[in-house]
Amino acid sequence: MAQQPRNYKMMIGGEFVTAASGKTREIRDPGNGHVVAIVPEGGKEDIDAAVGKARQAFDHGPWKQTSALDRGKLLFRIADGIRANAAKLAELEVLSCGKPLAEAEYDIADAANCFEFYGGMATKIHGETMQVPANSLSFVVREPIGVCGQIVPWNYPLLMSSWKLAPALAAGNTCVLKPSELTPLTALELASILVEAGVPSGVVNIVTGPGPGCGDALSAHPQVDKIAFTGGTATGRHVMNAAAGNLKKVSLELGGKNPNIVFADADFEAAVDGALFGAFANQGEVCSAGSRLLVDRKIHKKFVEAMVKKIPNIKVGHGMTPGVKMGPVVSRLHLEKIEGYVASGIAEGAKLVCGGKRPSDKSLAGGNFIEPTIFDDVTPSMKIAREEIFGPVLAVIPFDTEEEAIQIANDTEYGLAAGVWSRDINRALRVVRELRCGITWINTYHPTFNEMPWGGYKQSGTGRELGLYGIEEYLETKQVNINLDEAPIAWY
Ligand code: TXE
Repeated sequence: MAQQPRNYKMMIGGEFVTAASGKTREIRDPGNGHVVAIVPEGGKEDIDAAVGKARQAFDHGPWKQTSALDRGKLLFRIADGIRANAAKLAELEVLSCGKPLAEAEYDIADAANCFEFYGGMATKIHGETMQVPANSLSFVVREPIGVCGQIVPWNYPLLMSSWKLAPALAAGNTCVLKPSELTPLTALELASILVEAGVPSGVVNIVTGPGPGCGDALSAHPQVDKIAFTGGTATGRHVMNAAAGNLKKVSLELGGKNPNIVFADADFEAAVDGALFGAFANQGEVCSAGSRLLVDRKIHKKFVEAMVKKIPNIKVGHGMTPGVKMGPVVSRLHLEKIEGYVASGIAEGAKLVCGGKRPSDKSLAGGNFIEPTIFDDVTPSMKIAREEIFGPVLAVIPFDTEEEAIQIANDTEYGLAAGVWSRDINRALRVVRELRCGITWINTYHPTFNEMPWGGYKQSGTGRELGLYGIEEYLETKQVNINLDEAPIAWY
């Protein structure tokens, strides 16, 4: 596993380049702290260069003349390229963001599927004709928006890049993608795949660098027409403010404090599995994590016991170690933030029933590991019930009635996702109807489909990714009106 750090370059205008400043950054394996790669530390100058290339490619390049059919075929080739490099991409995902290999493999397959889904959609983009008064013929055409700035986080590096690039390219835009400074490796590998697939130079530019100085230069850039961002809510607010300068179109996929609601009539074992998977998949570093578990008081104690009994099955370790079910969190800083939340849960009187500390296994001491953690008897006002922890910390809140469950579920500034477990389909649908969030699951948690829209209500963001809705975020709407009457209007 110990490899020589590889030097990467970023891609601007079809060229593989270093940062204008010459600065670089070490990318570390969160499982052991080893340096796995060195990448350019881009900044405003690099963003300016990349936006210039994307602008040129959009306004004057051959891309504009590329047919929808050819754009679709291009996306299929990108999907093939991802599949051909899947093993390498999955390993790099593990070595930079920490997740277990099986989860990374799933993400890479899904990224390829996403390009394929939008490859198919390129030829389905269409306008419409409306009946209008008077002697006119009117129709609507859909056009690409222009240059899209795309900023992605560290928890699903290639997948989030794919969710943004695939619809943007299907619609005919050009892009400047900025991956997270912590996990840029698969985006940089994707650059080579894009070139091989035949993406014209300047159509996609990939600039690596930090939020401040690089991401904010992209959000504020006057030549960028649209900004798409996935990350924390506070950062989303910065991005929206920065985008206001030239009133960019903005889509934001932000955080969540998602309720997973278990009624007493649920299939008990399925709900226990779903609660654990909802909370601990990807180390809990998921915007849609079911981090608040609302359990019917009638089964609450038994339910918590059943979850705790299964915790030893969640083997913690390096993501490349066979059998590991939970890897390290992305950085030491993030680990310390999570530990701060654990301390606050204890201080506020929640009952720590398992985890809450770094594993005792000495071989894991060099990584950012924390045990899967469950707090019971959490009250809705506690910090661990209100703030997004983005780590493997589950807050269990008992409830007595359906109304109370709905009230607690909606009592959050977020509105991303929610789960409902019940054998009573009427109840489940009744509850779903009351939930103020964009993604809901009944008797399951986490499945995410390229075909279905992803995004949140309230402070979980604005706009939708994926599905037919996702491409809307990358299209302008133009009306064309034709006068069928040849006589002058004779108004004056
Ligand atoms: O994310 P940031 P961070 C949440 C999670 C986490 C918190 C902070 O709660 O603990 O956010 O994580 C770029 N202008 N989520 O700090 O800062 C940054 O370089 C423009 C939820 O890692 O949101 C990276 O590419 N860009 C989330 C991206 O924004 C800026 C996933 C995300 O970083 C910027 C990740 C700026 N001023 C964290 N500052 C989800 N919804 O899935 C940073 N960036």
